[in-house]
Amino acid sequence: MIGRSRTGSRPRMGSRARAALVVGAVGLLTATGAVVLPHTASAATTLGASAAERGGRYFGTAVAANKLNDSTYATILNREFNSVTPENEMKWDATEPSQGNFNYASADQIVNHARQRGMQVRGHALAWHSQQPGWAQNMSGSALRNAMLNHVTQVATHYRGQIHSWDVVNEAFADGGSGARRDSNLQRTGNDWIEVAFRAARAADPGAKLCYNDYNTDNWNDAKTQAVYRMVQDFKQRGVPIDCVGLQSHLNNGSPYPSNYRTTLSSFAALGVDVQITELDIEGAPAATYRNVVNDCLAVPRCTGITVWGIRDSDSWRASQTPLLFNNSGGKKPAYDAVLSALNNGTTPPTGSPTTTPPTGGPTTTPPPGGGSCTATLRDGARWGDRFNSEVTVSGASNWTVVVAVTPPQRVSSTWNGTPSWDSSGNVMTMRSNGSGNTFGFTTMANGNWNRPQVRSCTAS
Ligand code: 9MR
Repeated sequence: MIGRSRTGSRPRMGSRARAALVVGAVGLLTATGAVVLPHTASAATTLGASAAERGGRYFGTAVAANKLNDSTYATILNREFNSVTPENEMKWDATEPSQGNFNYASADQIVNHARQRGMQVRGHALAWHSQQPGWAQNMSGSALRNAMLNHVTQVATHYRGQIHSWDVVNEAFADGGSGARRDSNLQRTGNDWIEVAFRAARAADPGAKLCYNDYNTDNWNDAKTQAVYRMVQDFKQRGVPIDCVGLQSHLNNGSPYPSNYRTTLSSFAALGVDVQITELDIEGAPAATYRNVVNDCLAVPRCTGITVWGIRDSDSWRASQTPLLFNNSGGKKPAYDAVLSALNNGTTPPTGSPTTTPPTGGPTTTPPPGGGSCTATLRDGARWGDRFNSEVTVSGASNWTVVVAVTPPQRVSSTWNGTPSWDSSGNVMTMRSNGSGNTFGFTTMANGNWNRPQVRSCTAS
């Protein structure tokens, strides 16, 4: 039967769906038929892997460059998260300490660490009233406007192609009931400073999603939330390039989780932007509140990812509030278990319902012999309008190297439970075990091509 997929755009495959490719073991090399493996739902064991299975979402953390050589920190980072946000290293004072002199050393360290491991990077933040270098703090008028625009252009150009989402403008609205813009030297250059920053960022890195990011925008009834909403609505109506809204969601007893949080997420999403929870921490880390936040995000298809603002409580800017998912020793707190199980129990996909149609193309190539004796089995995961997941399970080795190829213009956008590297074409991924078990996964952006990725070899080491 040829039908239409639920997204209505592609013909549907028939009953030979769900073929899986088994390669690598010497005894299987001559096999010509596909081995059929149904997609069995096994609960993911890390935050990033589980989020990826919920519609290619990410689960990220703020990262400090000077902690990357703390082994407890790096172990948790590499195991659990598939997105990072430099906590301070991309801010204006860090990247342009004197006018026109750019220093990317610390930010590059984080970006390289992340990209070598298949993690996405959120850029934070291009234009902000705070953490400006001294020379900018003392500027005003058109000189400041031009300096800000040059900064946006230079930094976004330096990272062009490497940033999933940029916080282009951060915290531009006032707290309280006014609904007004925050007074700042940038605001005093003219009310259009935000939109010109977005246009400059788009020109510099057309591939990055461009976000407006703020705090105290969680409660739908707050004047600040409404003011940001009206700005985004206005930008969409006038064609100002904005793709996402970041809700920082620093929740504490003075600014608690609001029962209408889901309404806030879905209302922004209805404007035609993605919503990202960008700096989540919750005073005392109550498991129930973390669970609510995750469930609210999963319920909104355009809520595409969650970032917590640090790994261990001791890494938090509010350490005394113990607001994070890991304790000072790196142990998982009850909030961690609540987040992971909420992610694993979630069902709602992002934009475009997932279809049951697997990528097209069966196991047509005979793989070259691998160097050792292991078997890599590729299973189709969920599929959405623009991307699909695959999971590869290795048997016969605990230290392994699996080579997987995607078909251009496909691109692997995120991975979990392995350490990836790519050849110069970007199409061939070598995945090495990283202690996270024997199943790794990845999300492929289809870019119009729905061929199943091919496992080329499995090598035990
Ligand atoms: O966590 C950051 C902390 O290390 C810095 O000292 C501080 C300086 O402003 O910024 C913190 O991060 C902030 C983020 O950049 C924007 N939203 C609020 C965050 C917490 O203050």
